[in-house]
Amino acid sequence: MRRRTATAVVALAASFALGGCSSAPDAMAHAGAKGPRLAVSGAYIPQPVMADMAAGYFTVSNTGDTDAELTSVSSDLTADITLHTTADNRMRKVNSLTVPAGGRLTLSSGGTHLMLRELAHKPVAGDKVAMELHFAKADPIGVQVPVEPAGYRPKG
Ligand SMILES: [Cu+2]
Repeated sequence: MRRRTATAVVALAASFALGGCSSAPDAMAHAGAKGPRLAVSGAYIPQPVMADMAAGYFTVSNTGDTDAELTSVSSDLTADITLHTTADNRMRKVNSLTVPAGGRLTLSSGGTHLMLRELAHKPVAGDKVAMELHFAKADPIGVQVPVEPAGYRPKG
């Protein structure tokens, strides 16, 4: 468990560096204010095969001391975005997903994912889709999600 936590902190620091934001001193992550401390990384949408349906993937890291609940995702691309888990090759809609304290929530191909329906237009590779992630008891996080070619898999 400790090793996973350390990995999450490193990933968070890396995402701050990539985003050009100032990174909080590492000690702050452990001794700072109570509550979830969230960061989103690795977001992408595979270019959809169909014009009206797409999936979305990302990782949310939580270096805080409190679990967070992802409750919804909004976007100009569609008002119909739902959270899905996958078990036994069947998708199931869920009302929220937990980002555990000191851990992460990973949405990935074949697993938990965003389902986007009734798209305003068909996104193509190279596009960026603005999304906002909404949490219970934590501030929303805006993400510019790149559209990747079908079959794309994130490294690592
Ligand atoms: Cu689904």
